[in-house]
Amino acid sequence: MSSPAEKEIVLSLISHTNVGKTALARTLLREDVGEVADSAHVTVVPESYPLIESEGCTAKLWDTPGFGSNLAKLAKRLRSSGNPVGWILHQVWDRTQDKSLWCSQEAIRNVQSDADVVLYLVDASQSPATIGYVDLEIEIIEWIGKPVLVFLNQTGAPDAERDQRNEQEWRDHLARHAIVKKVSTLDAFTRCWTVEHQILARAAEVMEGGKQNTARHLTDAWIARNLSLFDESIAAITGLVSFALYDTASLPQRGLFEKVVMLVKKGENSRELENIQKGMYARLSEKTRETVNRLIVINGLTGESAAELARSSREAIAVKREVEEPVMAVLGGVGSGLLGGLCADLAAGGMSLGGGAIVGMLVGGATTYALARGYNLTRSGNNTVRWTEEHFKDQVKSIILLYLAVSHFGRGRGTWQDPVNNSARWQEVVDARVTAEEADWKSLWKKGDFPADRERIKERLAKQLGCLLEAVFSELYPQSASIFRKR
Ligand SMILES: Nc1nc2c(ncn2[C@@H]2O[C@H](COP(=O)(O)OP(=O)(O)OP(=O)(O)O)[C@@H](O)[C@H]2O)c(=O)[nH]1
Ligand SMILES: [Mg+2]
Repeated sequence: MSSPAEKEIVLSLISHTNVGKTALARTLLREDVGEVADSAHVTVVPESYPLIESEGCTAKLWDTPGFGSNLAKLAKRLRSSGNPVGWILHQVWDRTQDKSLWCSQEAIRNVQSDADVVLYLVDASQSPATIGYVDLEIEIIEWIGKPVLVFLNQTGAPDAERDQRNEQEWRDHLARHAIVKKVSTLDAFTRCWTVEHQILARAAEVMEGGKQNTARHLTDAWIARNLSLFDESIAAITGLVSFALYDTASLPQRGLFEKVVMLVKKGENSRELENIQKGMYARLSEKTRETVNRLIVINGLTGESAAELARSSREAIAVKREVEEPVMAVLGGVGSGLLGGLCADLAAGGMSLGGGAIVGMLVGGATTYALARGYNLTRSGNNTVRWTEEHFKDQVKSIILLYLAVSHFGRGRGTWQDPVNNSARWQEVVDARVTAEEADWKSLWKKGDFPADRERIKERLAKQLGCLLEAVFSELYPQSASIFRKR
């Protein structure tokens, strides 16, 4: 049995000023706490927030003022003092006139009085050898004696290999400080939810007794909460994929499809079929936007997908311009295409900002040029068309990539922005996975001809999408793969 004091664990975000403590607090809390800005000493008063609560156990997260630059000027004095921490805490500094020292003092006070574990953030965009302040700051925490978990922030776009290199560099640099127990990456802007629980899991490793049990229990609670949001996200994605599977359009007259196929084979165009395809793209685009907006809400973000684009596109709908070379290079350069909306426009010889363009933008410069050359429709029933198998699979990949973008977008980064580029690594992993599941997706696509089965197929789709995403996340973050066993 843990005592009441042991049922609470306290984690303090500590760093040099402007490294990103408040941004990371926002990402973890899914709430716009405090103030985030690109200047020194934005946060001046420590504040604590409930990080997670479960069955009487609580984890508190402190956001603190950052250490200031002129702390270094005191280094010599501190190191020669018999009681450096006591010396700092007894100084009387003015909050306005000595802001930097005042903030340093507040951070030190917080570590001494409140923290069980210090989450010390570093700016990973700089090499540890070039940052002078880190050693002194860690030394001060070492004098207090609280365990330190180091997290790399400001890493840039997700890139596992680069993160490993950075972590090793920091680990080597910090090896001289016994108080530093672990070095990991947790970027406020680009972390994935699948790795967040590690702050609690690592805290458990450096705590003892009842507090350790509390930290373990809260790690499981954190994972359970994120997995339930994962399930909700899958339900939203399933809605879109099922829509794409069953969406059909009627041909204007019997027999036209055959005529059109012949025309297309001869390399000619059919305005009727083009219009039908455009209508289907418009519906798909709208449904995609709705789905991404739902994913944004489920994942604790703010903002809307392509809302601005949709508005401006209405005004600019008539504008056509030549597609610039680099755009074509990007679009044509990737083998397997994604949603074809943008490319339907490209194929027409210009880039209009219609509904299709929105989808094209949503998937982040993705790659449908190959598809755009042909029709992505196939016959369904007597006088209707629906999306082809290839195009259906591309729709699946597209929404998976969008979901990955949402999963990595930290709330501390601000309101949602549609991705401009997909990570090549994500695309590669998703492509490989869908290819490995080729037979399952083929079989699901065939069910699109039997709308009576819809509900049962939706369940199958949800299962298939869940497995696909588990496999994708497990490949991107092998250290977190075990969380899916709890699902
Ligand atoms: N690229 C990038 N920028 C970040 C990240 N985290 C924070 N920033 C930016 O860094 C600046 C400082 O972020 P804050 O969260 O205010 O930093 P802080 O550590 O709380 O700063 P103080 O409260 O002044 O000590 C802001 O411009 C943030 O947008 C990150 O993970 N990546
Ligand atoms: Mg701050």
